[in-house]
Amino acid sequence: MDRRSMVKFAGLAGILAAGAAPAVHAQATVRWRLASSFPKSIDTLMGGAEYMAKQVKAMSGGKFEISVHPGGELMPPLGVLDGVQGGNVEMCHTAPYYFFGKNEAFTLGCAIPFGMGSRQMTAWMLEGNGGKLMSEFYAGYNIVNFPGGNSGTQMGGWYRKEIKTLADMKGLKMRIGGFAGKVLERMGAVPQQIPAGEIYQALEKGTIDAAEWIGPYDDLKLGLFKVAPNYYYPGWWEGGAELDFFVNKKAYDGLSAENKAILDTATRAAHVSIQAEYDAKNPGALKQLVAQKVKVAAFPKAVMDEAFKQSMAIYSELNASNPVWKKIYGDYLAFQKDQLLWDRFSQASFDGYMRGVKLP
Ligand code: PYR
Repeated sequence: MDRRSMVKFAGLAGILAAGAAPAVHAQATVRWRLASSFPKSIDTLMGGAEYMAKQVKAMSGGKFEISVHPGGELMPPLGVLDGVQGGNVEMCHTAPYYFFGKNEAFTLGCAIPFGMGSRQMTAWMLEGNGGKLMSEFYAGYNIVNFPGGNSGTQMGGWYRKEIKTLADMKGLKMRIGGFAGKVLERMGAVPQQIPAGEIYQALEKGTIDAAEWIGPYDDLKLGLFKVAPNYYYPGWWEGGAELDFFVNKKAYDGLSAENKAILDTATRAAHVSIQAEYDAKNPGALKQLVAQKVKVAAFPKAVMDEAFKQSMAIYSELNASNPVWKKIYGDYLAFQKDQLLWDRFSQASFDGYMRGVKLP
């Protein structure tokens, strides 16, 4: 033993002899970067990621820090999956269905047309087989997934012209998130997946005729009503879109058990708070939009029926062509059917009654 080691050893022995406890947080500080798909102006989603990072820092006593970067700051908003997969950043916050071009199964961890609502989706992911099935799938992309919020049922978007018949969908150039674009294509529309921060400009310039984002609170901020005053509902392609935090597998494996638990807890907390924020803020924003003379209308039944028919046809084709889709969708569908059965006796029945009464 050289002199320096002996001094160190003697020092440690002295501390132990005096009964002093060794430091609890002996581990080094972990610093991660999170790339978001969303702009700073979308404070619901960006705020959710920032809340998650704040919780991680507080719970770790400052030993685990995640810096949150808005879409476009570190990489293109829709390039975040590649960023995490390749290890350029440790983490991202995104809507998995943006990546349906890589594999349609990405949509099942987020939203599919006529799919599950927010509570149903969370139940499938956290308590059903959804979490396990999607984790197995994401592992093929070097990714460990965590829930990152839900938008709840979305609105059907902003249209320059009214949608009165199915024929009005023909030739419509529309910004739409995820796989619903495939359904729109079959209805004669021309879908485009544009990041949130670029939607207003595309609609204003006339590059597109219609656009959907999420719902009143975010849509008001994006200013979409200023250029397309017809606001339709419901967003049949997003009954409850789940956002996710994706983590690079190697970075995750390098975390201590303590930091893994912290990340799990903080992401779940953000998952709850994002949905709560949308639910709390959307009604007031809808009232503000109506005050701006926005025309709010339901999609015609013929449009809904055709969208449903085309969606089911696509799912049946995917069952035949994509084995990963078939495996995960089989479980999703069985869960969705059970949820709809239970819903009939619980939430739907209660809501149906409440819609007909007048509160004091
Ligand atoms: C969208 O990109 O449309 C979402 O709902 C996140």
